[in-house]
Amino acid sequence: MLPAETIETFQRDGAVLLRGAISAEWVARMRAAIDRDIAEHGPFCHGYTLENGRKFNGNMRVWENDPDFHDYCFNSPLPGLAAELMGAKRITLFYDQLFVKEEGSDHPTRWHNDQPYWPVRGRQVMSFWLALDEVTADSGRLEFVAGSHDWERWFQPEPFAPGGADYERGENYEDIPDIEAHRDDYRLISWDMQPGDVIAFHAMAVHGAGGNHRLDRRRRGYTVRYCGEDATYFGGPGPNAGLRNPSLNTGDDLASDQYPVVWPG
Ligand SMILES: O=C(O)CCC(=O)C(=O)O
Repeated sequence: MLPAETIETFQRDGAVLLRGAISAEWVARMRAAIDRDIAEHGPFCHGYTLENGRKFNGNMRVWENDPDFHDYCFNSPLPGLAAELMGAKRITLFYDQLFVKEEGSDHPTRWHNDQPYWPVRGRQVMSFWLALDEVTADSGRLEFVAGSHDWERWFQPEPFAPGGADYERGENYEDIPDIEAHRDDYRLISWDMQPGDVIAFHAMAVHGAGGNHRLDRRRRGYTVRYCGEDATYFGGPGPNAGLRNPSLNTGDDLASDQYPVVWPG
């Protein structure tokens, strides 16, 4: 049971830190799973090598191919926390994704909101970003624009790195403002994190991250995305092709083999 204040913060700011939400045992299992995935990644890999030769390892839908990611997505505390934070009666797993900025991988994560990248509509859509290392401002800490989940603004998806996936122009999508150049105009929130800490955030919350400037520490983040019962499938232009579900049509309930119901268990 989460404190009422945590749920209120999530609903007001669109992001909240859940300190120590994930046990050391899960952290050890996810670290090992990440190393397995990097050694032999599946079909949805979006990692790249920077100009300085350092690596950013990104991959998604990894639960589909690894029993430990699968177990975490289904059986960790996250599905129950998602139900509490969103006030949902049913939780589907949308997908999972790893974001590993290796030592010196100093490419920032561009400001964006997630839902325009996704073939999902509805308000009960959220993510949990798990820290698997100590995360600080100089190692690529996530930052959020507090309250931006309520702006009702759909920002055009763009690739995270040169040569990344192309995105069709979404209907009613707009270009994101230059938040970095006008940081003082926004209420930006962020937290130093320890392994096992989790940030819960809404899919419309605008966020970004710095690069990992540390040469002595990886920045391994693992995100799982969940939806409540109000979320429906969207088959129109804009979202990432790798997240589409060929068995669903616009307006369909998400529950399906690709987006399984994970709560109640
Ligand atoms: O870890 C990062 O740098 C980006 C994470 C992110 O954008 C997400 O989990 O939605």
